[in-house]
Amino acid sequence: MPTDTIPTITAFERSPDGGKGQARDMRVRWALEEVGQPYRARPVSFRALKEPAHLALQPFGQIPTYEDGDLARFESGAIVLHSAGHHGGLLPDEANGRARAIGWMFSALTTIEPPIIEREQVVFLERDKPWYAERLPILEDRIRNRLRQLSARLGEDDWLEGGFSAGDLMMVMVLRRATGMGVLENFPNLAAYVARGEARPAFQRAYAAQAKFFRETGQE
Ligand SMILES: N[C@@H](CCC(=O)N[C@@H](CS)C(=O)NCC(=O)O)C(=O)O
Repeated sequence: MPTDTIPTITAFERSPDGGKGQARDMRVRWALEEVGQPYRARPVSFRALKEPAHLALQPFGQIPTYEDGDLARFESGAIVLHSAGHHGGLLPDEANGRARAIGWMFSALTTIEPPIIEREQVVFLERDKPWYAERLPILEDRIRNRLRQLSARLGEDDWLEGGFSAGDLMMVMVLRRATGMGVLENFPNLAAYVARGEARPAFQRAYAAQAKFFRETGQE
């Protein structure tokens, strides 16, 4: 059930990806939309991210955060898990199914996301280094290996464990981050899985809300 207070999340004031829905507040927005929890979003500038007021909420100076009454949370995975645990719709009621769905959230964040982020960052941070050209395909192979394993596991199923869960939400968000790296496209079932997630009305609402937010902060 939605709570009485309206939680506030933080988001970048300025979209670093030109509004492609990659910033991690998008995961939280999508989860809140799935469970029917209204929320507000507060913009934080890149400078304010590193100032004491924000560091008190997020010790690493990042978005997203989540505040609801006395509760202040950071880490997108923890926020999504909290919301999924307090509302119906994102985790099965049955204990084993619930544990498996939570397991997939961890897989998304700790097994699939790291090589994708490393490949993303090398382009920004190491493009001028002598090792760049050699390192790039190594990092892409690491992603490819993980996606091959995930693709084999998903097979022809729609979702990872029966019905859509917070595990799929997190996995789809992480896989979206690999769009344009020329890897995801080699796994048609994973590309279709991502498209299935993006087609969900709650995803669409979250995406539109993030885009509107950036338009309103005037920084898209
Ligand atoms: N593990 C954190 C990562 C948060 C994160 O990397 N946020 C990015 C935006 S998507 C950020 O705030 N970057 C700015 C920075 O690190 O200075 C989570 O999932 O919440």
